[in-house]
Amino acid sequence: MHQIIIFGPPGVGKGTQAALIAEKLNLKHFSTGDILRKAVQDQTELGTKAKEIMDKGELVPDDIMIGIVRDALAGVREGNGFILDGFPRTLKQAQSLDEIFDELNFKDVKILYLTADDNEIVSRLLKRGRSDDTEETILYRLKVYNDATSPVIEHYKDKRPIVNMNGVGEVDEINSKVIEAIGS
Ligand code: B4P
Repeated sequence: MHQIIIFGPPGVGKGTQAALIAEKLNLKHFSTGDILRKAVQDQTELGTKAKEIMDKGELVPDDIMIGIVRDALAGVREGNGFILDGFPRTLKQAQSLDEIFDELNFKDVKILYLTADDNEIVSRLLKRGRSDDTEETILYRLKVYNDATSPVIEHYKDKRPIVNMNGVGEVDEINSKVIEAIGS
C-alpha cells in the first residue's frame, strides 16, 4: 500500500503532481488546501473562518487541520493507499501525524519533497491567480513556509525515506521521474 506525503513550498506543484500520482497509482488524494477551499465554497463555519486566513497567506490553526486529516486517514482501510498533499505544514502537525500513523498502523510512509526557487514560485502563482495569489500574499506565504513549514523536513530526516525531486520542468517529465522513484 502506498503511503505518501507530498511536501514542498507553496506553488511548487504539490497539488498538480499529487493529482497525477493518485490517478496513475489509484490512490486516495487528500489535499488540505482543496478541503478548505470546498468549505469556503460551501460557506460552512470552517469555510468562513478559513477564507480570511488563507487570503492573508496564514496557516489555519493546527487543531482544526489535525482533526480534518485524522478523519480523512481513518477512512483509508483498503485499496492502493493515499497521498497527503499540503499537510503537515508545522512541526506540531508533523508530530500529530506521527501519532495518527502509529494509531492506524501505517508503517511505510514516504516523503516526496519537491523543490523550486522563489522566483519560479512567484511567477507560477501570479499566473495561477487564485484569490490568495497576489504578490504580497505569495511573498508572505513563502515566509511562512520558511519559518513554520520547512523545519518539518528536518523532522523527517533519519525517520522516514525522503525522495528529493526538482519541481522545475515539464509537468509530465517530473511526474514520470516521480513514479519511477516511488515505484508503481
Ligand atoms: P495549498 O492548496 O496546499 O496550495 P499551494 O501550496 O499554494 O499549492 P501547490 O504546491 O499545491 O501548487 P499547485 O500544484 O497548485 O494551500 C493553500 C492555503 O491553504 C495555504 O496557504 C493555507 O492557508 C491553507 N492550508 C492548506 N493546508 C494547510 C495546513 N496543513 N495547515 C494550515 N493551513 C493550510 O501549483 C501551483 C501552480 O503552478 C499551478 O498554477 C500549476 O498549474 C503550476 N504548475 C505546477 N507544476 C508546474 C510546472 N512543473 N511548471 C510550471 N507550472 C507548474
